[in-house]
Amino acid sequence: MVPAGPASPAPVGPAAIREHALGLGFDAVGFAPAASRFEVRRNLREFLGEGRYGDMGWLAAHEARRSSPDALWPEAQTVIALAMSYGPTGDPLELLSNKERGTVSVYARTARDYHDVVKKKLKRLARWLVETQGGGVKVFVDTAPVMEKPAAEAAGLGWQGKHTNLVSRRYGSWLFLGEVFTTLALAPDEPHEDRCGTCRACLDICPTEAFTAPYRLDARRCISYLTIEHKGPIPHAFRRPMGNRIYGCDDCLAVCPWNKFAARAREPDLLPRVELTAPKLADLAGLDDTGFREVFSGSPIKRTGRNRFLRNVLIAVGNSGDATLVPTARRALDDPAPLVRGAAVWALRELLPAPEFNELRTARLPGESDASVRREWTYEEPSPSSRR
Ligand code: B12
Ligand code: SF4
Repeated sequence: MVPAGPASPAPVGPAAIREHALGLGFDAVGFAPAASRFEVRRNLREFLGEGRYGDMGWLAAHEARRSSPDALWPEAQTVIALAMSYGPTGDPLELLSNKERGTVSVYARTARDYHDVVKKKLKRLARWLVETQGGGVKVFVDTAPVMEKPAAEAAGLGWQGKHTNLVSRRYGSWLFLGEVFTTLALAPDEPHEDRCGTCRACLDICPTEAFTAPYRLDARRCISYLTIEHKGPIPHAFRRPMGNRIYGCDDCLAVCPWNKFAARAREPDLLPRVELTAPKLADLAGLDDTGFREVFSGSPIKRTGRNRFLRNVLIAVGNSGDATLVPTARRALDDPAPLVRGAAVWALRELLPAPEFNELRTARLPGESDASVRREWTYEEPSPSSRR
């Protein structure tokens, strides 16, 4: 929390705050009362009640504070919702057909981790607010129990589309969100109205059918969850639909027609790093812990850790249909991490003709001590007709 400022400074209104925030590099700014909304509380309850959060236990903790800004911080009067564009230059869906390369979702290709970029600017805005206006402030970006999308919708920045993310008429689906909570009572903006209409493009494109209904996501089926948050082996049913998506997924965002109007990212730290735009699977699969840390220093990918990331890369290797990647997958059979070895077994099962895979199993299974990797060697497809 930034300390409270002068007792009676000259008042500034929302217009001056907006201008200052835009000057700092934010692309959209809005104001909402720090009040609880019935439908947000109800929808979070439903999401948690149905277990759609998977093993993200932290989402279920502090439910009341998460759904109500005034329960999180009772003194707060206003939520200043802010957004920064990370709009890509090309169509992210194009990379999905490049099978010997991995697709990293647009948000994670950036030069620096968005949490750091947005938080730095939020703090600068908060400090300026306290100095010019007084009051107390707290800043948030994906770090506390705050529901950032409903907050941004209430502040008029856009609406929660049927894919559940915030869509803006000006920036499409490519916005990072953050908030400054303040004890100042500032005039609110009108909540944004829903502009999805009869469109359902995002629901239909999802490779794993993760939407149980419009506006309702089952995170347990979402490739973003499976590749970033899920700790164990990826359930078999989702491995082929993952294709070459090795970190996150953008399909539901990229297909949205509102992106036709989307402005590109202007913050240099949110522009893509070339080496993360279409990295070769063979290069990534060879990374040890030190190499992983070096390549992904300053990137959100580092948070997921080397073993989970390599698990994803090996699933993509299995989906490549590229026999030249067999040696890459074979080397990973000797990886110290069972999570990586298990994914390597699956990749080889996909890439090798059945007799060759069976021969390899006969040679390797007796030497494998980990139960989860042994299960990969002995796994049987539910329906043989679904094999190539
Ligand atoms: C947990 C989480 C995830 C989880 C779960 C996602 C989810 N939809 O809940 C996973 C790991 C899957 C995930 C994935 C992604 N995430 Co995420 N994630 C979060 C986090 C930390 C919390 C979200 C949350 O509260 N979920 C709980 C559920 C209950 O909330 P909800 O989806 O908003 O639910 C609403 C709808 O279901 C709706 N609803 C339900 N029924 C109905 C009916 C009607 C008629 C209506 C209108 C609405 C409605 O009401 C609920 C509450 O308003 C936020 C940061 C934050 N603190 O808010 C980032 C955040 C949402 N993620 C973000 C991003 C960028 C992504 C990805 C695009 C990353 C990627 N490329 O892989 C994907 C998008 C996948 C998707 N379609 O959602 C951004 C989104 C920015 C934006 N423009 O909206 C956020 C805000 C982070 C940030 N600070 O910028 N994420
Ligand atoms: S793709 Fe269509 S339904 Fe989905 S968020 Fe965009 S406008 Fe709404």
